[in-house]
This record gives sequence, C-alpha cells and structure tokens, in this order.
Amino acid sequence: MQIHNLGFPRIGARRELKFSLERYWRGESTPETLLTECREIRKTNWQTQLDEGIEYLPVGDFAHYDHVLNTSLLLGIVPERFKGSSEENELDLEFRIARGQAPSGCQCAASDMTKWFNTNYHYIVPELSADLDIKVNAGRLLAQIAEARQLSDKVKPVLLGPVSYLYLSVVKDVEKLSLLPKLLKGYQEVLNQLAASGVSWLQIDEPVLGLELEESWQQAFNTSYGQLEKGGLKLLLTTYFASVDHHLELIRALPFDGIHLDTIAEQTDVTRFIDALPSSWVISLGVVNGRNVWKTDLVSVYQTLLPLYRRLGERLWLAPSCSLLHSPVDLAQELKLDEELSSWLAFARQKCAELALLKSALENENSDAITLYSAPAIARRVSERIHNQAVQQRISRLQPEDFQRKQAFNERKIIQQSALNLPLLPTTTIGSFPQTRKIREIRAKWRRNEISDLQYQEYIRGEIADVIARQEAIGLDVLVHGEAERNDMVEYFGELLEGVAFTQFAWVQSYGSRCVKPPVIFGDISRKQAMTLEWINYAQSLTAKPVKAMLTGPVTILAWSFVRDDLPRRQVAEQIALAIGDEVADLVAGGTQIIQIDEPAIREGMPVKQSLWQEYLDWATAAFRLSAATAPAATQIHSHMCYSEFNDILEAIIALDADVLTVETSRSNMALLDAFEQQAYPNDLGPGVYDIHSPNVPDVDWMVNLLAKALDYLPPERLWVNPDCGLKTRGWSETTSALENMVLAAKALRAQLAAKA
Ligand code: THG
Ligand code: ZN
Repeated sequence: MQIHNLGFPRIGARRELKFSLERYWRGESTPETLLTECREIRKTNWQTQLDEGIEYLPVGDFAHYDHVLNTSLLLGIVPERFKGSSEENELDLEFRIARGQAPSGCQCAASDMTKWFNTNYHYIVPELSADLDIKVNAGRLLAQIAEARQLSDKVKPVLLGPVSYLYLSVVKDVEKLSLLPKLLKGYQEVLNQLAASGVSWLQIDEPVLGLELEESWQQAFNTSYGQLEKGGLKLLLTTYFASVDHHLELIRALPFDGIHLDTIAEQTDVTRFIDALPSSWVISLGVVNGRNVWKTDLVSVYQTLLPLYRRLGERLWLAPSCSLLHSPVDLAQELKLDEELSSWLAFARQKCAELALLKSALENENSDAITLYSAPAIARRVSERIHNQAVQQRISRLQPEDFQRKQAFNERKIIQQSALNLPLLPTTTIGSFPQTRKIREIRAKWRRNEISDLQYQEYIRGEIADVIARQEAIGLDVLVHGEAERNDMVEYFGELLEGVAFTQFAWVQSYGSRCVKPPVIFGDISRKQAMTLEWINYAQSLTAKPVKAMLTGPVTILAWSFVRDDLPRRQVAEQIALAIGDEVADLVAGGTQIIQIDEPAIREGMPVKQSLWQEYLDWATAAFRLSAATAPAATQIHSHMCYSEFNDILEAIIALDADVLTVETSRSNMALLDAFEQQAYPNDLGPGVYDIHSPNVPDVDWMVNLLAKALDYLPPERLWVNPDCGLKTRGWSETTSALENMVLAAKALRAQLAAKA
C-alpha cells in the first residue's frame, strides 16, 4: 500500500508565500530572492509530508500564484496582450497575467479569475483562441522534480489534465473542443519530457469528471487518453469534489494505470469500481477530508477499508479526498484553542499523519493506535458542547410561514416608500468603505491587548462618524456605517456566534497572496448578544438619512466556514439563519429601516453536479428568507451578489425575495440585465454602475449612459444607483470622486426623467 498526497498548501504555515510575494510586488525584493524563498517553502512542505509518513510526494502542486496558470505557462499559452519585451523575466510575465500589472507602455487587463469548483479558491482562467500556439516549457516542473528528488526517490508530478484544462478555459472565437488536438500535442510533449526524466507515476487531475458531462466532452476523454502515449509513465487519473460513479463506463475503457476517488464529497460505490476496472489498476481512495478541519474517525474508515485492503493488497493506495490546498497548514500552531476543541481537529500536516496511522493499522491488522487516536473524534459527536437544546427546538418547530415575509413585495414596496420617502433612483453603496492601514493597525493593537476595549470602541466610533460625514457631503441617499470594525464579513460574525470557534493561523489561500481564515462551526449556532446593533445605532444617531445595517447571510457564512460534518449543511444553514434573524429583529426594534443581508457565496456553494443544484438552491434560498422573515413589511431588506453569471440561477435569485438586490454588471455594460428582463425580475434592482476593482474614477456621462441602458430593462421606480461591490480595498480619494460622480449621474437622470414626465 502506498500513501500519497494530491497537493499540499502552498501558502506556508505562517503565510510565508504571501509575504514573499507581496515584498516582491512592492519592489522590496529581487526575483532571485522570491525564487529562493519559494524553494524553501516547497522544501519545508515536502519535508513535512515525509516526516508525517507520506510516501509519494506531489510535485508541481506548488504555484507562485495559481496552478491553472502554471499549466498555461507549462504549455506556453500566453494571451497576446501580455507578451511584453523579450528581456522580461518569466516571473513578471506570470504576475502580469494574474494581476494585470503592466510594464511601461502595455495596458493590459489581468486574465479573469474564477472559483475553483465549489471551493473558496480562485484560479486564473486560461484564455485560448483559434490561433492557439503552444510552446511547451517544462523547465520549472522538471527543476521542481529535481528538488523533490533530493528529499525522496518517490516523487509524483501533478498535472491538470487536458480535458479539465480546456473545459475551464474561455475560448472566444471557436468551439472549445476544436482546440483539443493542438492541446494534446502540447501535453504529449510534456509527457515525453517527464518520461525522459525518469518519472514513474504521474497524477493527472481531471476534476471535471465529477460533472455530468455532455457527450462531446465524454468523447474528449476517449480522444485524449486514447491518443496520448505514456512512454513508460504510469498515469493516475485523479478526481475529486464529487463522485464519478456516473462515468464509470467511460473511465474503465481509458488506458490509465490507476484512479483516485474522493470518498468524502459524495457517496461513492468503490466496490463497483473495483469490480469494473482492469485488475492492474491502482485504486487510490481519498478517505481523509481534504477540505475540512475535523480529525478523521480512523476506526470507522479502517473497518470499511480492511476488506478492500485484503482484496486489493498493494493495489490499494490512500490519500486525502482532494488536494490539501483547501486545508489550513498545521494545528500545532493553534495554542489558544482549548484542549477539547483542539483534540477534535486535524489540519494538513495532521491529515498526512492520519494516513500513515491508517496504513500501519491496515498492514498490521491492528487498530489499537487508531482507536486511541480517534477517541476524540468519536467523543465530539456526543459532546455536550455541540448540542444546544434551545436551538434544536427552534429548528424542529419551524413552519413554512417562518420562511416567508408576511406581505408580498408589492405591498411591502408601498409601505416602505411611505416610511423611507426616498427619491427616484436612490443612491447607495454596498456597505464597506476603505479599510485604511490605520484601521488595521488599531485592530491589531486591540487584539494584542495593547489598547483597551474602550479605546478601540472610541476609535471605531470616530471612523463611523467620519464615514457618515463623508457620505452626507457626497450626497448619498442611503448611508452605511462603513464596516471599519470588521476584518472579514464572515470571520467577524464567526467570532460573535456561539457554536463557532476561530483560530489564529488557520489560513487558507483564496487567490494569489490572499487568504481567508474560515471560522470553525463545531456546534449548534446561536447568538450570544446583538452583534451589530451598537455600531448601527451609533451611525444612525449621526444622520437624518437612513443608515442601512449590514449582515452576512446564512448561506455565505456556511460556505466560507469549516462546517461540522455531523449535521446536514441545510440544517446548519437554518441555525445560522435563525441567529441572523434574531439580529434582524433587534435591529428593527432599535429603529433600523433598511437591512442588507449579503449572500455573495450562494452560487459557489452549489454542488459540482448540475442534477443536485435545485435541491441545494431550494434550501439555500429558504435559509436566506428565514433570516429575513422577521422583518416587518416596513423594513427594507437588501441583498448583494458579487458575480455576473446569473442566468442559470435567476429563479433562485428571485426566490430570495429581497426588496432590493445589488449586483455586479458594470463591466459588461448592463448586458446582463437581459437575463433579468427575460425572467421578469420582480423586485428593486441596483445594477452596479461602476467597477470598484479598478482605481479609475468613472465619469458622470458614462454612468448616465449605463443607467439609461438599465432603464430599457427596468422601470425607474425599481432602479437603484450603486457601485458594483464594497469599497473596502479602495483608497479614499478615488472612492470620494467616484461616488460624487455617481450621485451627479443619478441627479442628471432624475432631471431627464422629470423633464419627460
Ligand atoms: N471573505 C471570505 N471569503 C471570500 C471573500 C471574503 N471568498 C471570496 C472572495 N471574498 C475572496 N476574496 C478575498 C479578497 C481579499 C482577501 C481574501 C479573499 C484578503 N485577505 C487578507 C489577506 O490575505 O491579506 C486577509 C487579512 C485579514 O483578514 O486580516 O485580502 O471577503 N471569507
Ligand atoms: Zn460584491
């Protein structure tokens, strides 16, 4: 039996990669320094895996920015606009594609970034075209193989397979699959070079097999692997994030030497695979959850595996379910967690150790060590700490009417209009204002107990007062308090909720150098006390204009947390929804008239398989409605979404029944409103009128034009005017100018409408 890993977190236990990259980007280090620091991180990662007992080390899982971008660079696929001067180094080309940072003279927008399946990781979308020109450059990969060989003779390079690579790319001018033959030539050359360098096993990731693929994409698997010559390599077809049972017939006919199955993401019938696949194939089972933080109950895995091991012997390999990219690095650093909670957890390093324990138990048919190891995991399930009677009772008593507001939108709209008395085309923002270095520093000091709670509160109050004054001066209609007190919109609520723990170092890469620290939902969720009320009330006390309160919705809190595995996700979402609903009720009682419940993650939480979407969307939208339903008709509920692909989930967006929805549309010049019109989106809509991701200040005419376009789709009574996302990452000067122009644009359009009337 071999134990192996599909990939290890790149960011480093103390986010070393993040800091190395950002130093380099600020011009504070040289390419040589960055490369040396990256080599150190890889070495540490491999050594850690070896120390914990991993046999086949993954190589090529590391990336300066992203592994899909690595694949593009390996194949030499570089969009024309990035091809800069010839003396430029490879590293800067890579960062130019990822970040759009141009050297003098070249104006180039970065390649798009999008979610990696249903994770919180983002990859750089490959841009292909009919004139696809492949120039394989395997230098980096071969160099890393050489590095790894200094530590172990069992190395296993990792490659994103051609079908998934093509599937995940964008192709503007031709049918995607028409590019497959060219792509395969490139892959063939990579395989040749790997074979020549003496590689034995190659891990080929084809995660799109988890989807229900159309016939033509299934055929692409036959074409690709029928044609690629292995030249002595052994190929491990690697799948994850979903079961691939539905493609068994396709898979069994392909010339692989083994397969990796994720046994965690969905129920999967492993025996059926073993029965159907050629008897020479290695069966690698992903039995340790690569995307969560819970210690594995190795005893129960052992019981399942023992008969399989007796049958398969050396053909059985064990691994985490997916790459450990999605796990935090090392639990040993979390010294502030209490002992009990800590005994329930395993991060990437500990997950490697779990595999070694399991291997040894199976080989010796002795479960003593794993019984001891798993005791806390078993104890967690019956722990007092994860159960809260009151919460469970509330859940069991939920009735259909709890998931709905009492009045329909049209009635609410009239009541809200007379309560709020807003002008036509009301102007607002998405919630956050620039989070300056100063704010972060003060929070860090407060966390280190260098300033008192009172001093911190005073400081935040000052920030709120400043933000309110600025918004009044700009002339916005619906104000926000600016969220200076929040680090991250999910982490903030995680820290305030009962049943949720937070860590010090459990960072997970989100994209490039950016990381998130997901809260750990371990038990039934409830609110200790009001979470936002004081700040909102304070903000409202400073102005006669309505202040919109800001909450994060239940689906997003769920999607961006590590979630307990002993309850269905749907029920955890309901518990969060009740807690958020309690906050809504408190805000309403305190006089708040407008409440925004953000759900940016509703889309990415969707299961990989399309056939499972509807069930998910049903409970996800229900959870959102549950959180909003405590609001009386006069309270206006807003929501916000940060992506532009609405078409396939528009029905679910309508089902949220938010009074006002703000969305990203500005980059596509409102074309996206087509979808909203076709499906007759019934409530108020705020299509973003400028892209906050760019520091450019949009001019008034440009926004007037966009709004005029929006009026082709929506009556003026239902149109809101706002940027397309929060302003947390922007600076004040561009923010102020942009919002001033936005207010002018709204006024100009109001005047036009008045003149017409
Ligand atoms: N919060 C969480 N998940 C998310 C987002 C979020 N996933 C999707 C999207 N937004 C990802 N975007 C970002 C944007 C910025 C950062 C992380 C993810 C970021 N992180 C700081 C960093 O890496 O330096 C973290 C610093 C800190 O919190 O102190 O900038 O908004 N949960
Ligand atoms: Zn957004």
